[in-house]
Amino acid sequence: MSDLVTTRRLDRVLVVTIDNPPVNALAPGVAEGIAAAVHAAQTDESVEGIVVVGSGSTFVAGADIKEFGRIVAGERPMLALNPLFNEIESSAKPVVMALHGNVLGGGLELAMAGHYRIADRRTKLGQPEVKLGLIPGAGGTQRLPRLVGLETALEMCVFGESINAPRALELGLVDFVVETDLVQAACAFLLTAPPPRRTRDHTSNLLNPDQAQSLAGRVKPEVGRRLRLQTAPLAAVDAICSAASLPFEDGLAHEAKLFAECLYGEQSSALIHTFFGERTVSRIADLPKDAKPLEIRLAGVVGAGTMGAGIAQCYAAAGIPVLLKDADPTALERGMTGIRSALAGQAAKGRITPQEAEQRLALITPIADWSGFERCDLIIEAVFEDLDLKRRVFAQLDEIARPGAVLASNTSTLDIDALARCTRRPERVVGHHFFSPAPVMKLLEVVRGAATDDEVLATTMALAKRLKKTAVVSRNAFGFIGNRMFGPYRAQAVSIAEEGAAPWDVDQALYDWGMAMGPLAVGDLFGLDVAWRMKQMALKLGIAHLDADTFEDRLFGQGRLGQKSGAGWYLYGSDRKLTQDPDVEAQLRLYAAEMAIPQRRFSPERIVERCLDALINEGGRLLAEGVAQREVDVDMVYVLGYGFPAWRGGPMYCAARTGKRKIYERMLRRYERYGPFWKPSEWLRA
Ligand code: T1G
Repeated sequence: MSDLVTTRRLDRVLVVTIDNPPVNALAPGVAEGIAAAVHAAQTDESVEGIVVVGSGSTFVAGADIKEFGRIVAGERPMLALNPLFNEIESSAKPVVMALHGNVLGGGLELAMAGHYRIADRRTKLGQPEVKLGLIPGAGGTQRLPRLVGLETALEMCVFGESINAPRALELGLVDFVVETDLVQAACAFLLTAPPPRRTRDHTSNLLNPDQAQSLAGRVKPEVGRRLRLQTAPLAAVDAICSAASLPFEDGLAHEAKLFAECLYGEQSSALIHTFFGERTVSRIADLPKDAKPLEIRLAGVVGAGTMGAGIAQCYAAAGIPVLLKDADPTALERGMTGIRSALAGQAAKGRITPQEAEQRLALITPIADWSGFERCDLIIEAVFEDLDLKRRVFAQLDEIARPGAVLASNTSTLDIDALARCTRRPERVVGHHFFSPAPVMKLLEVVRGAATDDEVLATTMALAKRLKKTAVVSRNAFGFIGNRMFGPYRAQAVSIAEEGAAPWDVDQALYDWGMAMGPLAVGDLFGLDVAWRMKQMALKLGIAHLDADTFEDRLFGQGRLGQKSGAGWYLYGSDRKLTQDPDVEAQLRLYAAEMAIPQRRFSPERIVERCLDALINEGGRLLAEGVAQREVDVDMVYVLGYGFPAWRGGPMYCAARTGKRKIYERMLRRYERYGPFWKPSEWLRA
C-alpha cells in the first residue's frame, strides 16, 4: 500500500484514506492504491464494506493536471483509470464515497465508481475538464448521465460549473448530505445500505438514442455561441449523448477516443498553461517568503464612479467592510444605486442568495467626508484619470490614513511613483488596477512602485486571492503591461485599415481568430478620446514608435469618440449595438489617397499575424525592460483582462508555438521596410 493511500478499520468497515496534498489529485498510485484496497477487501470476511475518504481539506479534486504535459510528451502512458474504477464499481461489498471539499473531474468520476456517495454540506462537485480543453476521461460522461440524466450531465460537463451538495442530493448524484463527522456517517450509512448496485446499471435516467440526438442538436448551437471556437465542449456533448445509445463499455471507449483527441489538441495545452499561469503569477520572484500580509479589516474607496463602486462591491463580496466616499452627493447616490441594482441582479440570477446581497450591501458605507478613513487598513482612490487630481488625493490620504495603511491607486496608466511622491510614505503606495466591470473581471494589475515595500506587495497578493482576483505585478512604466501592449496592437489594426482593409474586416479577422472583440470596436468601447490621450503620452515618452497622425486621430478630431458619442469606427444606436458606417470607409479611402498610402488586399491570416506580432513584440519589450516579470505574466494579463482567448494561451505562449525565430525574421523584414515600429525587441532577438 503506498503512503498515498492508507487503510484502517472502523469496526466492520474498511476506511481507505487518500493522502496526496494539496488536493488529493489522482497522481500515479492513488487510484491503484484504492483499487488494491477494494480488491483485498473482497476476500476479507471481517470486512462488510469500504468507505473511501480524502485527507485534509478535500476529497479528490481531479487527475493530476501536471501529468497531462508528460503524457502528451510521451513521458507517461495515457491515463488509464477506467480498469481501476471498474474494479471499485464491481466490488461485491458496498463502497461508499465520503465526500468533502472539491470533488472535481477524476474525483467525481472516482466518486461515481462507488455505489453510494455521502457528502459534507459544503462540498462542491463538478466536471470542469472543459476549462482545461478536455472532457471527463474516466467514465464521467457515461456514469454522470446515468445518475442525473442527460440534460444535467450536459450542463455540468459542457460548461464545467460546479454544483453544491444540496443540489447534488436533489439530483441523485449524492445519497446523503451530512454536517457532522463525515466518516462516521458514511460507515453508519454503509451498514444500513441496500446491496451494492453498479452505477453503470442505472439506466432509467437515460433518454433513448433519438431523444439524445435531438438534445445534442439543440445544445450544440448554444455551446458554439457561448464557448465560441472551443473544441472540448462539443466533444463533451458527443460523449455524453453517446451514453444513450452505446453499451457502457463501448461508451467508455468512445469517451476515451474523444478524450485523447482533446488531450493531444492545441487548446488543451494552452488552457493547462493558463491554469498553472493563474497560480504562477501570484508568486513575486523577489518577494521574501516571510513577507507578512497586513490584515484588511476595513477598506476605503475614494470616488463612487463606475470603478469606485465596482471596487467597493469586490471588497464587500469578500466580506470586507468598506467606506465608499464621494464629495458629490449625486455621484455617491448614483454609485450606491448602481451597487444595489448589481446585487439585485446577481440575486435574481441565483448567483448569490438575497441574504448574501443584503449582507454585502450592509458592508458598504457611503460617506461624503473622510470620517472613518483614519481607521482603514487600505484606501484606494478611483477618481478621474487625471494626474493632478490624483496627486491631490494622495496628499490628503497622507494626512488622513493611519500609519501602515496601504494607499492604492486604481489608475490605468498614470505614474505610481509620481503619486507616491505626494506622500511621506511612498513605500506604502501601490497600483491596484481593476478592470471594468470590477466585480466581473478577474485581472488585478498590480503596479509596484520604486519604493513599494514587501509588506504592501504581500498584502496585495493576499487581498487579490481573497477578492478571487488574479493579480499580475507590473513595474511602474507607462501603460503598465496591458495598456502598454494594447497601443501597438491597435495601431496595427488602424494601419491595416489605412492600407486597404475595411475596418470591419480587420475586426472580423481578430474576432474569428478568437478575440472577444475586434481592436477597432474596442477603441470605440473605451473611447477614441482615451485612445488619443494615451497615444499622446506614449509619443511624449517615445514608446512603441506609434504614428503621430492616423485615421483614428481624424475620427477623434471629428468628435467621433465611439460608443459614448454614438459614432466612432462604427455607428451606435441607443442600444449601443454597432453598425458599419459606409461613410467611415469612404473617408478612409480618401485619407489613404491624401496620405499616398499604397493600398493592398489583406487575408484574415495576414491581419491576425501583423496585429499579434505587434502585440507580442511590445510584450517582448516589457520583458526586456523588466516591467513584466515573466512571459506567463504577460499571457495572464491578456487572457484575463483583454479578451485574449484562454484556449490560445496568451500572446507570449502563441509566440513560442509559432516560433520566436520565425516571428523575429518577419519582424526584421518589416523593420527594414516600415521603420522603428517593427524594431524587434531584445526578447525576440534573444
Ligand atoms: N492537479 C494538479 N495540481 C493541482 C490540481 C490538479 N487537479 N488542482 C489544484 N492543483 C494545485 C494548484 O496548481 C496549486 O498548486 C495547489 O494545488 C492549490 O490549488 C480524468 C482528466 C481544487 C478548486 O480541473 O479548480 O480530472 O500553486 O491554488 O484556490 O476526467 O485547485 O500551490 O503549487 O487552486 O483552494 C479536473 C483544478 C482535472 C480542478 C482548489 N480538476 N483545481 O482551489 O487552491 S482533469 C480540476 C481547482 C481530470 C479526469 C480529468 C482548484 C481547487 P501550487 P489552488 P484553491
